Amino acid sequence: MKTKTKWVYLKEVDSTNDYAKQYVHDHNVAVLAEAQTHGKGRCGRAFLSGKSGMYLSVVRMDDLPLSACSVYMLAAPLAVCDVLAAYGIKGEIKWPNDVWVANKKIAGVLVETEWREERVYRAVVGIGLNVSNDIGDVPCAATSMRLEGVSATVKEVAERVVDALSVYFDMSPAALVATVKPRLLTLGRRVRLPDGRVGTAIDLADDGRLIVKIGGECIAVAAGDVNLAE
Ligand code: BT5
Repeated sequence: MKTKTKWVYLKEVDSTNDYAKQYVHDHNVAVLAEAQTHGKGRCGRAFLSGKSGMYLSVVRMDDLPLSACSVYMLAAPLAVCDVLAAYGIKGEIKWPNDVWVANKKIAGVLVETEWREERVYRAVVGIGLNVSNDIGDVPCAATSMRLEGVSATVKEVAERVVDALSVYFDMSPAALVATVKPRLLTLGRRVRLPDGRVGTAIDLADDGRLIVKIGGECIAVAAGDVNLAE
């Protein structure tokens, strides 16, 4: 569904995803905040969101079947990688949707969907990208565009991300998977699953699930935390 993006600019908000879920009921609306007081990661974790980072939530009302909603999860880190590449930074995707630069996290994605009768009627695609924000308090190895030597305004970065997203949102899950694979640093690596088992990530299924080989068995991991084991 091609429509022009509408923008909502906020100085500070608790979470752009929560704002979007509460106030945005239109297709293709981008909510951009200069800072978040309660930026959300996945599984109840926090995403530190100091001033001058990119905190963006794009609302989509594509009415996709549930089986196609991996599009949202796959499109977001790809769009971030494209934009980083345009600034000369090589980003890689850590499954399911972190973006890392040289083993440091630069961006994270939180997709929240609402559905009925097997169709997603609203998806909020939330992306946090460290642009020039201070990441001193981030509790993991992290980096920012500024630390990678790039000076850019948040607005310009966000506009580029939204442009890239609009191309990927129109692709099929299978085409997106093929585009993601070469950028997926998880493939070929030893990974630890949430239940503690360790195996090798060997492939990405068309629905975005990670295929992990453990002993003679291949299992498809749908979501949750898969950590690199070594
Ligand atoms: C994520 O979760 O990385 C998803 C982050 C999504 C943030 C966006 S911002 C716009 C929208 N509105 C929201 O409220 N959220 C979305 P997860 O994979 O669970 O990673 C969380 C972990 O990343 C934390 O436990 C930290 O270890 C690390 N972390 C926190 N802040 C970070 C930062 N600014 N940069 C890099 N890593 C960070």
